[in-house]
Amino acid sequence: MDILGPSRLASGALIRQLNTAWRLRAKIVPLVPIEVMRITAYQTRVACPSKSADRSREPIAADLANFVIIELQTDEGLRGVGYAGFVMAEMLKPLQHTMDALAEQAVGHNPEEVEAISSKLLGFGGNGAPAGLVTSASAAIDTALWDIKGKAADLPLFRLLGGASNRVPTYASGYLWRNYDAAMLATTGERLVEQGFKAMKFRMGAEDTDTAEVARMRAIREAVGDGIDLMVDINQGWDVNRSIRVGREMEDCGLYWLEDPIHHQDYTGLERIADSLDTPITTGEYHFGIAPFRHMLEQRSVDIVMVDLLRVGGITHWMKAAHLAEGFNKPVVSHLAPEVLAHCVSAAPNGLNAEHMPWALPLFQEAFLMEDGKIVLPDKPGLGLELDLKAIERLQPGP
Ligand code: SMN
Ligand code: MG
Repeated sequence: MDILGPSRLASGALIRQLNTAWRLRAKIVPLVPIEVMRITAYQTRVACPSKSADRSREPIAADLANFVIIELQTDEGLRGVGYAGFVMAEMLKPLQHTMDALAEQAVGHNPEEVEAISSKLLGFGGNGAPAGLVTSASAAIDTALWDIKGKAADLPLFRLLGGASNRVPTYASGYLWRNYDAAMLATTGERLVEQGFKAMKFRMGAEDTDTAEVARMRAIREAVGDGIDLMVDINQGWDVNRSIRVGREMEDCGLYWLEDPIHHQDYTGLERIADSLDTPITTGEYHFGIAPFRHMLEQRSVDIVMVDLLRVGGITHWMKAAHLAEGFNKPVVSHLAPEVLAHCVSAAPNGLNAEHMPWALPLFQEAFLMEDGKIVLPDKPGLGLELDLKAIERLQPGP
């Protein structure tokens, strides 16, 4: 690091090019000395909001609202935050170890060179194998790098990424699970409308009969009225024929989208469903990296592209998947992590809405406000997030 000193000898772009080549090829001394910010240290912490989840109302949160948080520190005093998780508590240790190992590889780099660092980390982790831990851990670091980049530029992340609006349409997603019966769906739906949500997602895919599945849809539509957008998530629980059959039966209910009706890699099956129904098909949350989005889009097996922050590999790659969708004239929506991904939805010209999943909100001091059914992004640089260290202390694993 200390071989790098101030210089006025070459243009910024040339210097960046030379130094990026240096980093990718590793260990070759840079040709042009340059003074840049450096990552000097990192800290990871675990937190389990799952501990305070009411299992009967939030069964998935009770299992999966577990996180590893990373903070990167720089020699200029800037700090960046990111997190990975949505895993069983038993997976936190391996995830934290993976993140520590990858963060170690980021130390000494200029945090603004997110592309180079992100591809180095994914390569170091075996090019995403095992995809779950390595890609998620790398995504958390990528998120923290973008947070620093925003702070260095003194811009909220959505503006740094080219976005204009701090208001992002959202839908309630933390409720209305498969264990809710029709009556519970109806009362909870009404409560969400009272809270100001203009859209909400519920789940199907666990009933024995088509009739029972459709009854869920009718119960919730009746409860919330026609002015609320309703999405349904099947989480791959149906087959092609059932998707087309039940999908057709529900078409008079004005469904906003039908999500992941069948296995996410069955592109041909999804194409058949998308062709057979007027309801838009949303899929994409299960895919790792950006390449599968190409196949989905080329196959026309998707109407609305959903991208997960951790599986795609972080903000860098989320935006690439969004732009791929843009090239196919398709909207993009976010999966989980609204406090991060609402920035990306705002910045993507084809960004449609951000999923409001509240599981990671307890990690932060007021992540964002809600107004008129929209997320209002903070006016602070970077992600605009402050860790709530006291809450994190309370949310340590164990009884
Ligand atoms: C989902 C996935 C993972 C955890 C919680 C919920 C679901 C969604 O598929 O789209 O919200
Ligand atoms: Mg889903």
